[in-house]
This record gives sequence, C-alpha cells and structure tokens, in this order.
Amino acid sequence: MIIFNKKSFILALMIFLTLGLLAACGGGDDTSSEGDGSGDTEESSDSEGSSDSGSDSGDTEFEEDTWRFVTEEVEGQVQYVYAEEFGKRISEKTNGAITVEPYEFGGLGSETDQVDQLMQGTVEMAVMSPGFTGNMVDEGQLFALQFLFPTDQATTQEILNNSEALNTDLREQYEEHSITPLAYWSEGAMQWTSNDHPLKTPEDFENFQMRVQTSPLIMESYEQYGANPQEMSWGELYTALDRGTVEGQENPIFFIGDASFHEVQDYLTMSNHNNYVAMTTVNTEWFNGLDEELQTIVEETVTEMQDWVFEEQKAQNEEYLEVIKNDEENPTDVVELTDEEVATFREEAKEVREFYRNEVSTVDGAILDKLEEEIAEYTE
Ligand code: 6CS
Repeated sequence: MIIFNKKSFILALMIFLTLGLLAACGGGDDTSSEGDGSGDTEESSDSEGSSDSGSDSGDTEFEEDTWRFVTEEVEGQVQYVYAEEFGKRISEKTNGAITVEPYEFGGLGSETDQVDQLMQGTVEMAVMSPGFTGNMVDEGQLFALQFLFPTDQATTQEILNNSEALNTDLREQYEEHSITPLAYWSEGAMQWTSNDHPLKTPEDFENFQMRVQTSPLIMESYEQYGANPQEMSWGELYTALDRGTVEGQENPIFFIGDASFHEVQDYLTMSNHNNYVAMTTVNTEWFNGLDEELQTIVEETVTEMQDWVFEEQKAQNEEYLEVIKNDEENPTDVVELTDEEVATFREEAKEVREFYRNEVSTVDGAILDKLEEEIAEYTE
C-alpha cells in the first residue's frame, strides 16, 4: 500500500509540474515531430521567431494530414530548404498534426511535370518558377523581362511582397489554372555563363546556343540579342554544357555553383539582367477547401518566411561566388559589365516589353503597366 506523506506529495507535485512545463515548451512533443523528419523542430522554429505570428493555435486539435510540397531544386538549395523550413513551422503551429513532405527536383519528373501535378492536386504545394508556366499563364512571363526590376535586391523583394499587380491581378490569372501563388520571392540576381567568350554585348550573343526555361518570352528576349535559345530542363543542363549542345545559360550564382555549371563554363558575366523569381504556390481548390484557421496559418507562415528566404538566398549567393572564384581546378573568369554595356542591353530589352504587350499579354499589358508604376514608386 502506498502511503502519501506531505514530503512525497510535494515531490510528486513537483515532478508533475515539471513534466507539464516541459510539454508546454515543446519538450514533450515527440509524437508531433515524428513525421517531418527534421528532428529539431522546437529549437530552430523558436530561434526564427516563427511562433510570434497572429494566429494562436495552441488549443486547436487539427486533424492529422500530410501535405506534399514539391520543389525544383535539390537538398541544400534555396527552394528545398524553404520547403523544409516551412514544414517545421507548420508542424509546430499545428501541434504536430500536419506533416509537410518536401520533394527534391527529379523525384516527381521535370519542372513542367511538377506544374501539372500541382494543377491536378496530386501535390498540394509547390515552389514554382514562372519560366515553366510560360506556355500556359501568358502574363506570368513578365518575370522574364530583363532589366525590369531594380538592381537592388532588397527593393526588388519589397516590390514582390507588396505589388498589387502581382499579388492580386497576376494571382487571378494563375488561379484560372488551379494554381494560387501565395508569395513571390527572389532567389537572387541572374548572371550569364558562357564558353569561348564572355557575354558583354548583344553581338556576343550572335548565333549563341543559349539554354532557357520553357517560356516564349525568354526565347524572344534572347532572340532579340541574336542568340539561338533552346528550351531545356536544368536536369540535362550540365551534360548539355559539357558536350557543347548549348554554350551558355542564366541563373543566380548559388545555383551555378551548386549545380557545378561553372565546371563546364569558362566565363561568368555579372550581368544582373534579371532576378530569379520563385513562387510559393498551392493548388487552388485544395487550399480553398482547408478550414479557415489552417488557411490563415499557411498564409501567415508564407508571409513571415519572406524575410527568412531573402536572407537564405543572400547567404547562398555570397557563399557560392567565393566557391566559384576559389575553384582552382575549374577556373572561371568573372567579368563585370561597364555602365555603357549595361545600357546597351537595357535599351534592347525595352523592345521585348513591347513584344510582351502586343504579342503575349491577354490583357493588353495591363498587369505590366501597373507593375511598372509600382516599381517607379520605389525607385523615383
Ligand atoms: O535553371 C533552372 O531551371 C533552375 N534554376 C533555379 C535557380 N531553380 C530551379 C530551376 O529549375
């Protein structure tokens, strides 16, 4: 028979309170973090301040569910770590009920296959590049317009966050295809790489075999410079560059370095001719079918991660510039453009805006017009 005296009662009470406190701090959520494969949910989420958002889901019991989140990149690269971080935060905010499963590029097919999967709801979420929706959402191709956004990355990100043209008008265009872009974010300024000669003037592009994503407007942009653009998945790009099937490509620095394209290229031109814009997207019908509290959690998480992903891409782009410069086995000539050289490209690129307005846009360029006005407000 167990006899409770005062001492043992206080001891039992203390143990009980300590266990309760640990559980409240997340120390007892073994079951909740089981599914996300991250193992360090509580620590990283706390340090990123992910629980300071408006929604308080502390008492809500969410139904267990798994959301598939496909990306166009592989482990360690910006899109993939974004999906991982998003998953950690969602798991924490739903007390472990929701597991987000990030998918690396390749596991579910090519980039355009992934667009189809999101549209059909085979996956719930995707990080998507507008360059791969070019044959479907005409207006989304405006991201291919070179020298449209300011060179300053922080200002560009602010415009992406706040633009009504993008977050309302363009979103509606995507929603006609069951794709809801919840946010647009930059993976960094794009640069050109090439073999044989650096790309410094439009003449350097004459008959140049340039790899591009599947967007008629990206094709047009390089045809304007006299190049022969070729559409291709990035999964085939290293080999194509190595064999000379294509001679050059465009991408942010982290991607050039991490995918080792610099190993099979001689020159990196710091052209800053565009930003690599990615979208956090959800299948429209799936998202609209979620209960309101979950919708709010998703939206808040996406919003709070805009700053997080800005810092992530910045760090990766800085890191890989050093990697490329210091790779003695595979030397790359890093070339800066003069102001005059940039001005020449800028002038040529303006012609493509007219092409977009007249030949691509289904709304007579209205979204681009609005976006240009918004950009002007940030830059004038
Ligand atoms: O060049 C591409 O197609 C790839 N580039 C980046 C920065 N992310 C994924 C995309 O598929």
